[in-house]
Amino acid sequence: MIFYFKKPLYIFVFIIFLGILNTAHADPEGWGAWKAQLKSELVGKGINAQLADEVLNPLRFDPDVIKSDSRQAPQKYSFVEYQKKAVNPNRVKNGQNFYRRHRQELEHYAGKAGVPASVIVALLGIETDYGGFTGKNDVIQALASLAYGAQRSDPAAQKKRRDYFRTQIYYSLKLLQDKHIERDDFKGSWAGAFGINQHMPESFYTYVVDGDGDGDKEILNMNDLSDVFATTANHLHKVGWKEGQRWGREVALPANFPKTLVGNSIKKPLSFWRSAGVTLPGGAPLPASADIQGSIIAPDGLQGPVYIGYDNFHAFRRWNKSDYFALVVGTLSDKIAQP
Ligand SMILES: [Ca+2]
Ligand SMILES: [Ca+2]
Repeated sequence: MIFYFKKPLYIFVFIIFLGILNTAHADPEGWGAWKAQLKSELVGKGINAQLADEVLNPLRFDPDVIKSDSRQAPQKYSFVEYQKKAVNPNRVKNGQNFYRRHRQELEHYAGKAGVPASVIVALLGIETDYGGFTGKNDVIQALASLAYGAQRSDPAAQKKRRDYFRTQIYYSLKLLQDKHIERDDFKGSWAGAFGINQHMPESFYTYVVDGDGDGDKEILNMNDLSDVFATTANHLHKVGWKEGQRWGREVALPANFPKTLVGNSIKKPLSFWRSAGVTLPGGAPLPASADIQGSIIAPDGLQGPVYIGYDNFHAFRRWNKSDYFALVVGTLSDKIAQP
């Protein structure tokens, strides 16, 4: 009697359990139809239909990347907190060692593009900890989830964001079709950046080069970094790196410096800033050059550290549109350059 009573109970509990599992992994309604529509769009743009099926069919909707995307607050940390993490002593030491280990190759590609090797190293340090962490998300699954469901309160901004990721899906499949990457290696950040340089699929086609000329564009091979170095140098060159100039430096402002002169949209010659009382941190005068333009950047306000960003600071911002990013790459590169 007891036996007959318990068996259905087990089955009942098991069915409930399956139900919970199923809910946790359920794709949203319309996901299948959306993928079918995406497939015909991709095929229309020249992606092989069989490849599109093979890639799109198994894709699941990943709610976690939507959460990460919605959580992205521009000022989650103060700059000083952010810099403490991004330019910590370990990262500086590892950057100096990385530079020493790859000096010959680094300087070869840096010299060809007219950019400093220390800046290449700093960019790789900030992007992926010198290749140590390139991301574990399935890039295409993340992109598809974002293209389907990225959330923004403004409908126009939401459409723009979803369209952006949709375009990246096309370039991802093109990367597979062009055999630049294997499906199983296609891992990266929740937002779809991949490789030691963290390029987006579209920007792969803009910036990645075959540095050593062996016919492959290797972006994931820690044993052969020539393409990574050549690509970083090429990218810096393309975003307008000015040879022979610094990125910027820390400065001190006089008391009552007008707030209206602070910000990355204001560019004035160094001679202007010098007359406005801007000095080096110890009080020594700025170089008087009238040819170099600079912006005063105070990421934590006038009470925090203040920097002057030259044209190369703005080049960093064209790599990643963030003052924080540009400042940590710059300050890390300075520390790597003077071991
Ligand atoms: Ca190559
Ligand atoms: Ca190679």
